[in-house]
Parts: sequence; structure tokens; C-alpha cells
Amino acid sequence: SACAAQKIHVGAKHFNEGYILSEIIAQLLEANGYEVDRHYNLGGTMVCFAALEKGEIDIYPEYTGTIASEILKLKGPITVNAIREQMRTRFGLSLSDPYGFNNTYALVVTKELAEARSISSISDLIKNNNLNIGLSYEFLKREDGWGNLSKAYGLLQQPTGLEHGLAYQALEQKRIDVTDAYSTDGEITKYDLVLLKDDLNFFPAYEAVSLYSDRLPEKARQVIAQLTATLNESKMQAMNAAVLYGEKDFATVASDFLKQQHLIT
Ligand code: PBE
Repeated sequence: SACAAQKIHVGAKHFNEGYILSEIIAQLLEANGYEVDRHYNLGGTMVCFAALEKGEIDIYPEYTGTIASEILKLKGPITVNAIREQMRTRFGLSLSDPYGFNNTYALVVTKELAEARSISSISDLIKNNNLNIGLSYEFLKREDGWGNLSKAYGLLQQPTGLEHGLAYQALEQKRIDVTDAYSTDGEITKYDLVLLKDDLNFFPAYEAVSLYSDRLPEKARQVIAQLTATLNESKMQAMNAAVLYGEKDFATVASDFLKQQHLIT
């Protein structure tokens, strides 16, 4: 493969799926002759986005709903093309085509609690005021997070904050009753959790895409474009579970995927 002079800086959001997707991008670029610097200690959405704007990274995986609500501060449904257009005109940044899966926020409870209290939708939480809600820090402060969700549904519980990676154990140990899950999390099937129906359609679609700047070489964009529509929700959830329970590291899960897709050998 061709030798490229420019090193490519790949960022990652701080959660399992963020690392897996970033590894997929990084390894695919390396297989195509690029030297890659991994920036995996950035943190949440706004930290990654700031790093991209400042030119510290050239590309990182992001989600359409997150771009619309957090970065562009838009409300209401919006198409991927409209988001792409706005990112270009307002920030000079580009979106790849979607990878093929939606990783949405969802409130979850254990099956046991869902059955005991007949809870199946977010609206059902209104009449269950004594439930302990523990939410990831980012969800607590996002536009598409608790503040506006609780307003839209009329929920009066006072949630506490916690690290997303620890929320499932807290549910299992009954320290909390409800948390915000990401719908492709590997823990959902493992803990047999019930995703509450978003009956008011509060959450937007969160299609996974790559967000990149003009510093990303044209050839590298073509390399990344090979990832378009290669994934779906269950494949992504299986990869997340492989890291959690299959004792595989991010890099192995990523290379297994790229080999399956015949994108690397
Ligand atoms: N998500 C779903 C969010 C968190 C939940 C993955 C789209 C995000 O990282 O923006």
C-alpha cells in the first residue's frame, strides 16, 4: 500500500464503543499505509469536538443526534444530510456516511422491577416517584439528557450522577433502579434489562458516523468510506460484549471485525 507522509491523529470518546470504533478507523488507516497517532484519553463529546476543532485530532467517531443536539444545538428531527450541511458551513467539518447502526440513549430497569411495577415506558416512571435514578454525568447535563427529558415527561425524581461504566453493577446491586443505557451496550443482554419505550419520541436518532476535519487527506477519506453500512445494532452490541465478557481487548475486537469485512488481512 501507498506510503503517506502525514500522520493521522485519531480521537476516541471515553466509552467501550468509542474505543472500538476508533480502533477500527486506526487499524484500517494503518493497513492502508498511514501512520496513526491514537488520542484515546480525551473524555466526552465536547472534549473530543474541541480537539477536532483545534486540529489536535483529525477524525473521531460521533453520533448524528449528538452532533445535532450538543454541537449544533438544534431541536427537533433533522436528516443526516442537513446535519452534514450545517457542520460544513458552521464549523468547516465533515461527516462520513453512517456506519449502519443507531446507538440511542434509553432509560432501563431490571426485568424484575419492570414486572413488579408494570413499567414498560418512560411515562410509567411518572407514577413511580420513589425510584432511584442514577444517570451518567454527560446525560445529566446534555440538551438531549435528563433536564429536557424530565420536563417533557413531567418526571420529578432527583437523579444522582455516576460513571456510565459502573451503572449496570449499581442496577444489579439495587443501589439504583433506573439508569441511562446506550442501546448498543453489551451489558443490556447480559443483565436482561428492559429498555423503556420512549413514548414521546424524545430522543433523536444517533447514527454512528466519523467526524473529520479538512486535515484528513482525501485518500484517507476514501479508506474510511469503506466502513459505510458495515455495521448494525446487533453486530455493534456483540463487539461491545466481546470486550466486556469475551476477554478481548479493543484492538482485537476491531481487527476481527476488519478481517471479517475483508478490509484487512
Ligand atoms: N450515544 C448514546 C451517546 C451516549 C449515548 C452513544 C449516542 C454519545 O456518545 O453521544
